[in-house]
Parts: sequence; C-alpha cells; structure tokens
Amino acid sequence: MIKKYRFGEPFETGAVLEQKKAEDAELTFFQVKQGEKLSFFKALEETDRIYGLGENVRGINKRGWIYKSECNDVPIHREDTRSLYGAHNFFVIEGKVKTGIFFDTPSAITFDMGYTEYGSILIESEEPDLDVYIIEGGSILDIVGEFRRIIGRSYIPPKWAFGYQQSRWGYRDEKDIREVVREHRSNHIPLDAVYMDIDYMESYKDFSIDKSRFPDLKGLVQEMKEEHIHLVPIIDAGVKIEPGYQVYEEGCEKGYFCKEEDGTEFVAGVWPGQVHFPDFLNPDAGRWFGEHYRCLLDCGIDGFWNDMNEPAIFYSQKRLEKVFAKFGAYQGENLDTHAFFKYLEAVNGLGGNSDDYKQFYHQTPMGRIRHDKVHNIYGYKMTEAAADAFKRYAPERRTLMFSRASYIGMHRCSGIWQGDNLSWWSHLLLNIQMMPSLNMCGFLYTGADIGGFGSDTTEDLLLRWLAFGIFTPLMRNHASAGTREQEVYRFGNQNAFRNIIGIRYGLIPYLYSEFVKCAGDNRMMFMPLSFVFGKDERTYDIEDQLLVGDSLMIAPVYTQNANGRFVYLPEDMVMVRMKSLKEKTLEKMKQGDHYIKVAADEVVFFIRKNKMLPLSCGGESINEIDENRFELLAGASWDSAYELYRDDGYSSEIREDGIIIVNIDKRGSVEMHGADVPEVKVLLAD
Ligand code: MIG
Repeated sequence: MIKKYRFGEPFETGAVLEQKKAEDAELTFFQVKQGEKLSFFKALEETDRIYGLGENVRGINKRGWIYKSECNDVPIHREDTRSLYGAHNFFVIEGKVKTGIFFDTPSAITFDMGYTEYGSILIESEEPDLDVYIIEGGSILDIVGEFRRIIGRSYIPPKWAFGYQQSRWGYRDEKDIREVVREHRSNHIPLDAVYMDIDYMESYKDFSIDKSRFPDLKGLVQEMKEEHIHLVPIIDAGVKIEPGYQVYEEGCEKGYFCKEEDGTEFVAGVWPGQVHFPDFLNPDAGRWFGEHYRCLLDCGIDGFWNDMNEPAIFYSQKRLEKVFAKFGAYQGENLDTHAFFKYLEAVNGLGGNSDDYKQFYHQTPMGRIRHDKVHNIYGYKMTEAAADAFKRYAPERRTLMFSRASYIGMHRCSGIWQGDNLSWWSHLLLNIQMMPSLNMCGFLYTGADIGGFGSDTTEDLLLRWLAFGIFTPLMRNHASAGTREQEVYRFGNQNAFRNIIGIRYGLIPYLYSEFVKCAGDNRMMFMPLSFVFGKDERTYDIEDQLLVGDSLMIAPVYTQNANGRFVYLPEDMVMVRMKSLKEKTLEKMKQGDHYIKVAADEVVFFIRKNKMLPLSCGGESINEIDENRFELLAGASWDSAYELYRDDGYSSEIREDGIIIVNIDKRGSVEMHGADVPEVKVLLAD
C-alpha cells in the first residue's frame, strides 16, 4: 500500500506518474521536525538493513554512512564521498517490518543512515516543500515493484546498445574512429558502437562538427553502418558564448538561458570556456534545445550521451573575477601558511561551488525559481528534452540515450552511466554493488566505464572488469584523456579479450529478454541474494554476488592476483565455466560454501535450480546473433523453465507475442510454446 504525505507546496519533479491524493493524516512513520531544515527521524532495529539510494558509494546495504542527494561532478570519488552524479531518493528499510520510502524533492537532501547514530536514521531536506511516499506490505521485491509502478516503465534502448561499445576521451578525428573499428574487426573482437567524445565538436560547441576532423559525418555514419557500427556523440549542457554561433544567438534571443537575479544571463566556465546554461526547466527552452539534436539525427546518428549536466561548473565568471582580485592582493607578499592555504582554498573552491548554484534562476511553469532549489532535476530535464525530440523526429525506432546526471523519472526516457570512476579494483566492486540500487530506482540501462575512466588500467583489471561487464546492459570500455590506452587490442592476451567479449554475445538474447521483461513488469534485473533468498540469513552479508535476471547468479572476481574466490550458493546450482562460447563445462554444485578457481581468461557463473540459460552462438555484432538457434543450459534431472522474450530490437513497443515458454523435464525433453519457436540443443549438467 502506498501513502503520500505532502509538506508545503512541492515543485512538481515529474518522478511519479500516478497522481495520488495526499493523506489528510500526519506522517507518523518518522518523527518530523521543522527547524532550520525539515527533518525526519526514525529509530532502527539492531538488524535493520537499508537498501536503495541508487548511484552512491559503498555497499549494497547503505546502513552506516551519510549520503547527500546533490548531483555532483566527482571524478575522484572514494569511500567517504557523499554525493555522486545522480539523486535517487528511494530506499527500503528491511527488517522485521519492511518499508519503502521515497522523498520527492528537486533540491538537496541528506540521508544519515546510521552515521551519526548507528541506531537511527535522520533525513534532512534543505527545502521545506516535498512529498514523502511510504510503501508498506509484502516482500522487498513487492515494495520495489510498487514503487516502480508509480514512477512508470523504465527506458528500453535499441538492442544494439547491448553490444560491446568502445569509447575514449581522445578520439580526435575520423581516422581514430576508423582505426578503432578496424582493430576490432580485424582481430575478430565483437563491437557494436564507437563513441565520439567532446573533440568531435568545433571548440566544444554543442551541435557543431569540426569539419577539419570530420569532413563528412553523414558519410562516416553510413560507412560505419555498413560495418554494423553505431557512432554515439556526446552533448554537453553548457552552450558556448560566441557571437555568431547559432545555438548561442537563438538561446539569447529567445531568453532560453538561465539568468541571474538582475535578468542577465549567468556565465559559467566549462569545456568551451564561458557558457550559458539552457533553462531545461522551461519546457519551451527544452523543446528548442531538443530540436538541435536533429542535425545529428539527420546524419544517421541514433545514439547520444548527455554529459556535464549536473550541471558541472569549472568556475562562475563572477567568482573567478573575485579570486583574481584576491590573487592580486597576494602578489609580492610573503605567503605564510595561513595565507597560502587561503589562496589554495580560493582556487580549489572555484569548481562545483554550491554557492554558484544560488546565483541563477529558471523560468518554470510554476514561476521563477532559484537553481539550487531544483538542482537535482536539471540533468533529468535536459535528457527528457532530448528524448522528447527523438519521439518527434525519429518515432519509428528507439534511440540510445544515457545521461550522467539523473533523478528518478529520467529512468523512463534514458539510461545512465555511472560517472567518472577510476581504474581501481575498488571501483569494479562499486560497479557491482551499484547495480541493484540503481535497478530499485528504475534505472535498468546502466553500466560503468569498464576498465576505469581515470588513472591507468592494467590488463588483469580490464579482463576481470569485462568478465563482470558482460552482464551489465551498458557494456562500454571508456577512459579519460591522459590515461593508459585501454582498448582491448592494446594488450597481450588477445584471445582472452576476444573470448570474454564473445561470451557477451552468446548471453545477449538472455540479457535482452530479461531486460525487457524487467522493464515491462517493473522488476529488478540485478538483485542481491537476500532479496530472493531472504529466509537464509547467510545471504544478508553477501554483497559481492548478484542474481542477474531470472536464471543466473554471478560472483565476479574483483581483487588483483586472485586465482579464485569463495562463493556461497543459497541453493543447488549449475556452475558454468567458460573460456569461450565453445569451450565450456557445466557442473552441478551443492548449496553451501565453495572455493572456486577462476583464471583471468575465464568467465564463471551459475544457473539457478529449475532455471535455464538460453545461449546463442554469438557473433561479432548484434546483427550476427542468430535468435532462432539456442543451446539450453540447465541441470539434469531437474524440471527447468524459462520465458524467452524476443523482438526486432528497434521498434518502440514491447511485442505482445514475443514470449516463448520453454520447459525441460527431468528426462531432458524440451517443450516450447509460442510463435516461431527456435531450434534448440540441450546441454545438461549432471
Ligand atoms: O570534465 O567529455 O564523465 O565520460 O569523457 C570531463 C570528456 C568531461 C566527463 C565524462 C567523461 C567524458 C569527459 N567528461
């Protein structure tokens, strides 16, 4: 059951689709106090666990740390970071009683989840206007399902977006792009997309193309399509201030940029130097910005990533000027420690300064509003503007879209990537642990920068990361400028890379089928074991194994120089060990603890009891996957069942008759129901 409680007059974020009447009664689940901030207090039971909060650091159980929803550009995030790129204010308290809670507010809110006092949680909202939703009844999966139902169906990307994708901030021109494609194709490493980072633009101007580096983008897109490669350009939030540049001129003329109190446009510094921020909270401005994606759609582009839309600010012009003035005063001085650190503080305080978010305003249907009060939905509204434009200009197909900043609600029109991580083993673990939290908040199409974005990767980290990444819907290798090159063909063990990525293509029909079913039924695709095996207390502590869809459990290796790891099986399962799609062994294993060896060039995962995995023969791009022929992997002498969903992967709707029901009985005979049943071969583990 869902109850909604209203405080003040909240700004409509768009997160919840179902318009529900607020309760007349007061919220009693929390002790509510209006002091300097609006606060919500709740004592916890010793054994309560807390799940959710989407994109955040630390483990799956969020108890014991303090998180702040305030979309932030944090390229070096660590265990003690409080805010990342998204704001996902939904969580579940799981204990003797189970309760789902969603704080719908576009401004900053802090979740002290047993940080100040392990025995209680304290939630503090900067603004007094917000809606609180309380969901009670049923299991944690029921609660998540109920929440997902009110926020609406998750975004479904085109099927090619499940292929392997290669990116790097540093591909400068069409020659670089062609080389990436050639290296993959000639080494038979599967690939479906290559990314265009900010260098394709002319002086980092949105919707411009640097002609000296991309003389014929339309031609290049066509050439790539023939190789079954999609090009995916980046779009940044800030619009360069440059007289004569059309987007800038139009935005000024129409009054579509964010303004300061006195009505002049707010000036920030980002990649292009000085920029204005489009006012995405003004629907007309959003529509106008969305129209500009057309120039790329018209070149045949069918995928985008929206960046820097927290919005990230390197400096605001006014603060920069103040700091310059300060510098002047320091010049020629003998800087003592105090003065020196003041100096440093001033410089370091230029980027992402929260006071800058108080300097500009939005013109919304609800009136003028200061940015900090709606900060957390800025990236969401940018991305929604793009997605609405795709519906207008490319209605016949799905367009790939994912964003860096996000708020719940954006999950209906876009995926996210998990921001700038680092080539750290701990960030591989973070990637694993973030998946279920994001799924709880509606974000199904997601993945991290495989291999790590910042700092230098190593061959073994990349191999292990890929061995996990083959399960994430977004599987993209991406790295920052200035770091070690990390396309897989740069490393020695070519066979291992080719085979691991090849395994992904065998799994795609299963992953896609699970993805679409989870979107359609408001379910999670990545779950901690405890969500399903809740009666088994051992599962409460397991934060490095996940259930992936209906049939699989994974237990990735995420430490360097490990030859294997301990795995806990909550029930009897089939262990699948693969060196490649062809070289694989199946073995039935008993419920309990096992030490499993996993070499760096292997993928090991588990098929649940009475479930099965339909495995395809793979391919070097999505279009090569034969969805009419499968191997069915399962345990011998079990009854196993699976519902396989298939569609063309491009048209916008879920196909009603796309499901095939597959059963294998104890003797190993197969029965299938549905239209166009595939050819199957059964592979059973004894
Ligand atoms: O300030 O476009 O997260 O993926 O490569 C860095 C350059 C700007 C941040 C994104 C990253 C991208 C990079 N961008």
